[in-house]
Amino acid sequence: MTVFLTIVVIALFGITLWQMSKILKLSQAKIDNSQVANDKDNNLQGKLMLAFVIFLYVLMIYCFTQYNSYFLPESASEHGVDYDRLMLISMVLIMIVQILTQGLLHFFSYKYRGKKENKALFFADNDKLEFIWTIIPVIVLAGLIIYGLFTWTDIMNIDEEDGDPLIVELYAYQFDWRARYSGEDNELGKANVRFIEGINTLGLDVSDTYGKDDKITNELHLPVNRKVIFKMRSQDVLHSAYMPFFRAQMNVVPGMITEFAYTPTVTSEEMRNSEFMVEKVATINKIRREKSKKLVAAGDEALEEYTFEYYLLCNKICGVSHYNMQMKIIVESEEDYKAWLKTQPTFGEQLSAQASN
Ligand SMILES: [Cu+2]
Repeated sequence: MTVFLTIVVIALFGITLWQMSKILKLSQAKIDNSQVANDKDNNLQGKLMLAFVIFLYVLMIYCFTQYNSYFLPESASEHGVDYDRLMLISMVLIMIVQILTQGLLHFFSYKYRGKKENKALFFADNDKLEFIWTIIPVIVLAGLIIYGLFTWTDIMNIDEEDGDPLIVELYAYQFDWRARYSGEDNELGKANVRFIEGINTLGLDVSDTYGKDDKITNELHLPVNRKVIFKMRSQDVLHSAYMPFFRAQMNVVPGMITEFAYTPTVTSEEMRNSEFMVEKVATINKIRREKSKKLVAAGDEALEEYTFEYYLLCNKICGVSHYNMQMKIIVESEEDYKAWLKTQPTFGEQLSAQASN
């Protein structure tokens, strides 16, 4: 790296000297046409312009075909379908406009490249043309923005009175997550960073009766097809709750509660058995098996087979172990969810267990 940087510095220094020598030359007034583009230069520049745009599109097509396996599958949440549609419409529009404008820009640079005998045409303006290329973007953009605003309002609509949403707290700290379920009363107990002490890592208010039946877990279980309202808190720094399969992301900010709601529609099991995931997991395991062989040969432990799980990830670089800040999400049937929740101790039980120790 140092060698590379040294070479770069030397090269840049050389270029600087060369440029300076050119300034010196310019200062000695002399009629010299060598700096003015001639037909040969124009020809080359014109062809390079065309070649550049062709290169860009070939690269684009290559990237689409080569990396489309990194795309996410269809959304596993209700609002995700609208989100994906908005994304697709925006991308298709951008694609059409950029191919038209960039393609024409580069093609015309080539077609009308400078020639000695050519004379520039004086063309003042054309009101009709200007009107057309102003009104079309205005209509398209206004439509897109209005559609986007409606989608946004739908996605961000967190109505606690609507139906029977499940309220879950997502608690972020360096470098892990906790989920807090509200218990029978469906009401989260009060919490404050000042109450953090011993096993009370979330800072629950011990005097608040709503908090007694809250359940704090290190896995996020969600019943399928039921709206979940997440209330997010952070203990220390800015984190971001990122659930890509559900098209959800929300900053988790110390000192305030941020909210997001969605309805999961595909259980972990269904996603695992989907055609998309089966194929993907097979590829991942093939790579892992090859890697394992090398590890075993080197005397290390083999890698475990990979099975798909949803994860809640942190999407804000929040410190050294940020990359490992994740919590498993299990989407399951309402009965499985209830059975699991029953096995989890309440905050009150945890407190009395600690007191009796
Ligand atoms: Cu984080």
